[in-house]
Amino acid sequence: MAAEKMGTTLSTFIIDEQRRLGDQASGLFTGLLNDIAIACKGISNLVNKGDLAGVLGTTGTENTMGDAQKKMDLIANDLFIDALENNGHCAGMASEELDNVLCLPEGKPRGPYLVTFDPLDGSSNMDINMDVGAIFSVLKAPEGVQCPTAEDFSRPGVEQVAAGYCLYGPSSMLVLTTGNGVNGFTLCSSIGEFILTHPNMEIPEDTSEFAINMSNQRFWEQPVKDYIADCIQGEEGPLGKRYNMRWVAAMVGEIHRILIRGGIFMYPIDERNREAGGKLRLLYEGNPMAMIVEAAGGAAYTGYERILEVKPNGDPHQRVPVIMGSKNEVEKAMDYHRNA
Ligand code: AFP
Repeated sequence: MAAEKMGTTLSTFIIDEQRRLGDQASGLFTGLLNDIAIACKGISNLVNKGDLAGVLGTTGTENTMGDAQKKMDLIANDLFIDALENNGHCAGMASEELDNVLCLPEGKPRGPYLVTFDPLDGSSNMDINMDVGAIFSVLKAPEGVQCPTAEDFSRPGVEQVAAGYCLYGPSSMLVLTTGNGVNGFTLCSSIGEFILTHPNMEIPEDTSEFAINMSNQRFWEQPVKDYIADCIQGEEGPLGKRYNMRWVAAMVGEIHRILIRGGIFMYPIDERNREAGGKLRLLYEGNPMAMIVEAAGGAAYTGYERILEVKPNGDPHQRVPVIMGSKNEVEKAMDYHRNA
C-alpha cells in the first residue's frame, strides 16, 4: 500500500510564510505559532481520551466571570502557559481562565508577542462528548515591554497579527490566519503533525442557515427578534427562502461550520447581559474569530460596529455582542439594526 501522502505540515507552511514575509520575519513568529500548535496537540490528546484520562467533570471552582471551571479548562490553560512561557517568543498572555493578564515568571525568556486565548471554548460540551476547541489571538508586544499590563493587551482587533482556533471534533483541526487568507490543518495523530488539508478557506457569501440560542429570544433587542422571525417565516416571509438552524454551544464549532458551508452565528446583546456588554469575550473570542471570518471573505459586527474596530476598555475579559458569518446574510441582519 502506498505510504500515507504527507502533504504540507503546519511547520513547513509557517516557515514558507516566514520566507514570504522576507526579512521582516525573525523566526520568532514562526516559533510562537509552533508553540501554540504544541499546546493544541497536547489538548487534543487529552480531550480525545476523555474519561480514560480522568479529564471530565468540574473542579468546583469558578473563573473570574463566575463560570464553573471544568477540569479540562484548567488543564488546557496550563498546557498553553507551559507551551508559551519557555521559548522566548512571548512576552505575556491573557486567558479566559486567568483573572488578570500573565507576566512571565522571572528568568523566563521574553519575546515580542502577546497571546490571548480561550483554552477550551465550549467546555460545557466536554462531559457530553461534543465539540470543544481552543481560540487564540496574537498581538505585537509594545517595544521593550518585559511585563505587559492589561493596557498593553487593550488594542483593537485590527492590530492582531495572527488568529486561529483548534477544533477538537471527529478530527482535530487547526485553522489559522496571519492576515493572508485562512488555512486549515488536520492533526495526523500517528505522526503528531498538523497537515494542510483546507488551503485558502472561503466563506460562501450567502446562506440559509442561522445559529443562535433561541431560548434567549424574549431577551433580544427588536432588530434581532425581527430578523430571526423573518428567517423562520421561510419562503412566504420577507426573506423569501427556507432557513435551517444549528446550535452546537461552542463558538469554535459554529465558526468552523460557517467556514466550510456558510452561515450566520449570533450571540447578540440581550436584556440579561446588556450591563456586561454581551456574553462572548472580545480579546479571545470576538476579535480572533472576526479576523478569521473577515480573512475568509465574511463579515463580523456587534450589531452596531465592526468587531475589529471595537475600542477595548482595558478589561481583558471585556464582552462583546457578535453577529458574524456569510457576508451577504450578515449585511441583511445588520440592515434590521440600521433601519431600527
Ligand atoms: P462555555 O465555554 O462556558 O461552554 O461557553 C461557550 C460559549 O462561550 C461559546 O463558545 C458558545 O457559542 C456560547 O458560550 C454558548 O452559550 P449558551 O450556553 O448560552 O448557548
